[in-house]
Amino acid sequence: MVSNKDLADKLYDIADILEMQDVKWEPRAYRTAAITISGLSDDITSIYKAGKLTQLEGVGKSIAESITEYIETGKIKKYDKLKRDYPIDLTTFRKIRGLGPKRVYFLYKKLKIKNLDDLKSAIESHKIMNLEGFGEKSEDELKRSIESFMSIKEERLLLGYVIDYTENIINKLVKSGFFEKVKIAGSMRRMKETIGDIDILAISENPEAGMNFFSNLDEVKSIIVSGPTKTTVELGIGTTCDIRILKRDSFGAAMQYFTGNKDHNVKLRKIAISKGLKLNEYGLFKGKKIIAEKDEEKIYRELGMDWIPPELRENTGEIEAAQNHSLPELIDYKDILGDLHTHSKDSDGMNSLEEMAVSAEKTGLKYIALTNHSKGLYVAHGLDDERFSEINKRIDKFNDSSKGIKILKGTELEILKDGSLDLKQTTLKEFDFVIGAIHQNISMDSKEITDRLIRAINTGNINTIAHPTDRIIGEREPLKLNFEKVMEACVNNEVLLEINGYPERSDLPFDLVKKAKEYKIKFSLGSDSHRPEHLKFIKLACAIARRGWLEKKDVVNTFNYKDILGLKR
Ligand code: DGT
Ligand code: CA
Ligand code: CA
Repeated sequence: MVSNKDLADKLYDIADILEMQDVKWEPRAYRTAAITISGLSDDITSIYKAGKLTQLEGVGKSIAESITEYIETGKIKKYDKLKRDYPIDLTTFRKIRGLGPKRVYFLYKKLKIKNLDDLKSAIESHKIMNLEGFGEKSEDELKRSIESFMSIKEERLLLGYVIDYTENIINKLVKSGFFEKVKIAGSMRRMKETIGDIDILAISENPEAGMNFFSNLDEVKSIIVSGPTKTTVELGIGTTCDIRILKRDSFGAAMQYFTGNKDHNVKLRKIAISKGLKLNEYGLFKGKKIIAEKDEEKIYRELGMDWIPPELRENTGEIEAAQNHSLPELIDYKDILGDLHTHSKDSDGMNSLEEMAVSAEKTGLKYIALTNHSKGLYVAHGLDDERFSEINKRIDKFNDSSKGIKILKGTELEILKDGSLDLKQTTLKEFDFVIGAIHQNISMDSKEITDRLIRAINTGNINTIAHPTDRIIGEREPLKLNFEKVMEACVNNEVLLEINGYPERSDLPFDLVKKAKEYKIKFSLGSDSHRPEHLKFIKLACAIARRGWLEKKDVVNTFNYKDILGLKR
């Protein structure tokens, strides 16, 4: 079976090489197709079998032919031919900041640099700085980009791109009739932002047939270990999946054990021992006598504590809180009434604002904040004061005629280099919800960047801070903020912090959410949708809120539309 990831990498490579050859248009088409395929929740083979390739965003007739060729023969001739002439490790180079296809090609032409090792030794022997258009400074920058790439290289997959794909697999297993029960465990049950592999637990009367069905799913690329109680496979999406078939009676104990995390389990086992009990994947025992096995809740109860929601199982105080009966009453996914960070094609989204609102309504939301970029962010086609006023009028019109969902007039507003804001005061007054954001000039030292953000918070013109640490998982480290100072400024000005659910961002991270809650900060959740398919990321923002111990009252998305309009700014 082919994998979505391998296919997407190949399409990205084609795009890069065509760009090196100065081909017009085509690079963009291949890149769009690659982006679509790397974000798919379905396996590409299933889409091909359903005859739906050309319905994918960016996949026209000719790219569909390449995909078909790949699925049917394992090869793409066009790719192989291009790769013969450009034998460069583009997949790696794409992840290094400041190294676009044109530069990669230049380095290949001049110095025969094909891969990261070549590049590293060229930097070490100072061959780069003497190249035309490079110089000492760019050699140094490249060196730092490589160091940063090496330090944050991430082999784990982002939860947001795997969760639907896994649900699909679970549904197929359930429908097959070979299984009585199929459940997700491991880091995915804990809703961790990145996952190392997928863990599935099941009950089956007919394990051989069940495992055989599982091993033959379209999603499976190869079988690593095959057995009637445990099978491990490699999935097309680029990770492995363990499935374990368990005894009906000990399912609860197994769920507890295989949900983890490891530190949480180790601590529970110690508590069991201190009570003269023994806890393992088969149950909680007193000598040979079984105390609890079937029911996960009973295991926690018999250990003298409340049941702990999986999202909290990180051994960061949840066990003590469960013992004191002081666990938070976590915000629930269904408490979320609105999405407070979305874009339309007026800046860098793909759909009209009306389409975004109608799509959000279909997911059950009562309102969205439309928060397009402001003019300072050229790359995202940021809007100026006049354009915002036009769009705000359009929103008023939409709201007048909409019986259901409402749109909040908003912006994701550039916080400029000096901490001032990117739009006029009169325009800012038009908005219902303003997200302050730092996107540019981010390589400041800690004091500079902290002061800059605090100055923006102190203007009294913003409701929340977009993706506060600005990290991109696997690509960019967080800003060097003095987070305590930022939190103090937020509390003093009643400014919220955003939890951005877009998978690469997942920002604020859950540990900082927990910390900020102790400062009595409130939060806004946003999907950062640029198209309707992204709206589901609001659930991931909620997962981070739960992992950060938040309750309903801590999150303004649980307010109704009128109360959001009344937020202080
Ligand atoms: P991942 O896959 O890296 O995202 O993280 P997990 O937590 O899913 O880890 P994984 O897949 O290695 O194992 C699943 C769960 O099984 C883990 O959370 C706890 C449990 N587990 C695995 N190995 C051990 C172990 O050596 N000791 C204990 N107590 N539990 C383990
Ligand atoms: Ca796992
Ligand atoms: Ca595992």
